[in-house]
Amino acid sequence: MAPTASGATEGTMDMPGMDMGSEEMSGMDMRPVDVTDAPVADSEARGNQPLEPTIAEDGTKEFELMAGVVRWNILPDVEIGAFAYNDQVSGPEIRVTQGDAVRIRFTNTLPEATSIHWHGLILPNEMDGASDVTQDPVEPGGTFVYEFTVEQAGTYFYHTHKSVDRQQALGLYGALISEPKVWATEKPFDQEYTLVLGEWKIDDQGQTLPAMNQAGAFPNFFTINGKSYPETETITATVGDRIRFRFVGSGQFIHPMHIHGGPFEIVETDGNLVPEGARLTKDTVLVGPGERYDVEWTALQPGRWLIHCHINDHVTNNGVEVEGGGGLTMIVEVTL
Ligand SMILES: [Cu+2]
Repeated sequence: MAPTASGATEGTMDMPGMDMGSEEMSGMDMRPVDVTDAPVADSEARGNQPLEPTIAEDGTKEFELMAGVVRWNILPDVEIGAFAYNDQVSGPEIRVTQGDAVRIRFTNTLPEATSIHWHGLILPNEMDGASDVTQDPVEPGGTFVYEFTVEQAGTYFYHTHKSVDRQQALGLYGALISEPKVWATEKPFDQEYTLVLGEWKIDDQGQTLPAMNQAGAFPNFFTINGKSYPETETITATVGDRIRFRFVGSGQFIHPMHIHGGPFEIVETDGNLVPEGARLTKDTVLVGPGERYDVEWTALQPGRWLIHCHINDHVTNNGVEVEGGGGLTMIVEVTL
């Protein structure tokens, strides 16, 4: 049995004002995703694609986010029914520069109410997106405008903050990267790659259910940016390249992420820069729910180097190993 993060969703069942349907009253809302009217995403589509803003006259970066149901291939022969932002699993990557004013126009086309939380950001309380605590949830067909200034630099993410045990497990999350102003001239690495980690429970009928600790509904598929290995991206590099990997713990399970071929330095934790003298050098970092770790790894030798979770059932597809891995596995191809 896979280790789990305990208590991560504790307390959500008692939230004041939460409207509880009969299934929720009985414990957990484990209904499979109804994909009857859902659009089908291109089977080759990847998650975490850049979300282009429009720039308002006052310089505010405006983004459009829509939550809805989508049919999405995590493998050529495995389709999930996901709750997704902009029909993408994981949601599109929002990238800003530290100090940017942003406006996110949100529309909910899901069959249930939801809201968006901006995880880790310092912002006005009414923009925090916590349903039934800082705002009324956005009903199906409803809209909400989130407006704030991104004061911090680093790796953050956004996710649902309504019925999280169900909605986040079904895919409502995406990366938010804030670049320091000084990077406009030079970045401290040669390339970067964001890994948004996902977990899925697919039953024998091919239906997608929320993977839940408490229900004992452990996930049987795992994704990086919406794809399971061998469909995860292979990135290429040259010996000597310094690559920043941004791990985003967007699901509800822990993932000790390991890189072959040499150690890495942990340069940021949860968006916060680690001072140079305090950086840990490791080859495995435990990424828990809600956590982000930015690590920098130098390609020392040519070849095909693996990045993978070290919980071994997380590197299978429903228990099956394919082409030397599965689920949370990807390859860095290094040439001289
Ligand atoms: Cu894992």
